[in-house]
Amino acid sequence: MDAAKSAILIELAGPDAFAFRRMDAALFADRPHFRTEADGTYAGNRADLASVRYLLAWAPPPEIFAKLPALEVIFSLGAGVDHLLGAKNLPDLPIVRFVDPDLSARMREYVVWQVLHHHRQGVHYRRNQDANIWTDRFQPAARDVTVGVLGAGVLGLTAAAALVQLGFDVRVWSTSAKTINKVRSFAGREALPEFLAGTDIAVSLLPLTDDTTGLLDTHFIGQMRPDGPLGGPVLINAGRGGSQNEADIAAALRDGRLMGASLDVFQTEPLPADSPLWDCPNLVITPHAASVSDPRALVAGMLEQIAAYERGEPLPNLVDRRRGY
Ligand code: NDP
Ligand code: OXD
Repeated sequence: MDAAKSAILIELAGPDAFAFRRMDAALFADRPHFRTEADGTYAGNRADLASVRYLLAWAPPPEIFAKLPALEVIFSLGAGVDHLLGAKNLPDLPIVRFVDPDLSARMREYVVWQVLHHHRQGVHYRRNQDANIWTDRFQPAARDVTVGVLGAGVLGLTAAAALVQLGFDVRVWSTSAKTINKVRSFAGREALPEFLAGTDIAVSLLPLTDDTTGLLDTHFIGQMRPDGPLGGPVLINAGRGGSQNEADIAAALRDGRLMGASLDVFQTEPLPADSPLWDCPNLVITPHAASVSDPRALVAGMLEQIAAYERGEPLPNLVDRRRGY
C-alpha cells in the first residue's frame, strides 16, 4: 500500500461529530488519517491533506474540497446523504452510503420499540400514571393492526421483517415494487392513498429528497385509516425531519386526528426549546437517536471497502445523485 497516497480525512461537521471525536485512532490500523477538531483545525499534518484520497463526512464545509486535489471517494457518516448532497462545491465523485448490520439492528430496535409503545397504549398509560389514574384501555391483537412502512430500503425492510415476526399486518411503500414474504408492497405516488387507507401506524424511513419533502402533512394524516383498532392513526418518523410538516402534526395530535406519534428527526435539529412539539399530547420525542452510526462498525466497513476498491473491485452502496438517495 502506498500510504502517502491513500490517506483518509474525517470531516466532523454535523450532528454525529460528538461520537466520532471519540473515535479511537487504533480503529484505522495502519491507514493514515486526519480529522477535523471542534475548532475546525486538523489533527494530523496539514501538508498531507493533498494526499487524501478518501473523505468521511456528514455535511462537509464548501472550502474543504479545494484542499483535497487527490480525493477519489466520499464516504457518508450516515445512511442518509441529504446533508452531503446539499454541500456546496461537492465534486462529482462516487458517494458511498453507510449500510451496516449494526445500523440496521439499531433502527429495527427503534421501530419495534415505538410501534409496540403505541400498540400497547403506552402514551395513554403514561398520562394516566402522571395523574394517578387506573384505567384499562382496549389492547388489540397485533394481527389486527396494520403497520405501513414508508421506504422499503435497507432500514425499512429490516424493520418490516421484525414487525412481521411480532405478528403485525405489514405493508411497505417505495418507489419500485417489492416481493417480500408476508408483506404487501405498494409502489409509487399513485399507490399512496390505498397504502394509507389501510394503515394504522405509519413508520417513515424515507430519505429526504424533493419528492419526500413535506410529505407527512395534514393531507397524509387525513388519508390514514381513521377508525382502526387503536382508535386512530399513529405516525412514527425516523427518516428525515424535512419530510414532516411539524405544524400539521402538532395540530393533528392536539385535535385527535392523530392518536399518537413518535418523532426522532426534525425540520430543525436540535429541536428548538420553544418548539410547540415539546408540549404536544401523545408524542414521543427522541433526539435523532433512532440509529446512531457506530464508529467501530463505520470505520471497519469503510476500511474493507477501501481495501476492495484498491484491489480494483466496485464500490458498494453507491448513491444515485439523480434520485437523491
Ligand atoms: P435506502 O436507500 O436503502 O431506502 C430508501 C427507500 O425509500 C427505498 O425503498 C426507496 O424506494 C424509498 N423511496 C425513496 N424515495 C421515495 C419516494 N419518493 N416514494 C416512495 N419511496 C421512496 O435507505 P435506508 O433504508 O438505508 O435509509 C433510509 C433513511 O433513513 C435515510 O435516508 C435516512 O434519512 C434515515 N436514517 C435515519 C436515522 C436516524 O437515526 N433517525 C439513521 C439512519 C438513517 P426504492 O426501493 O424503490 O428505491
Ligand atoms: C443517518 C442518520 O442517516 O444517522 O445515518 O440519520
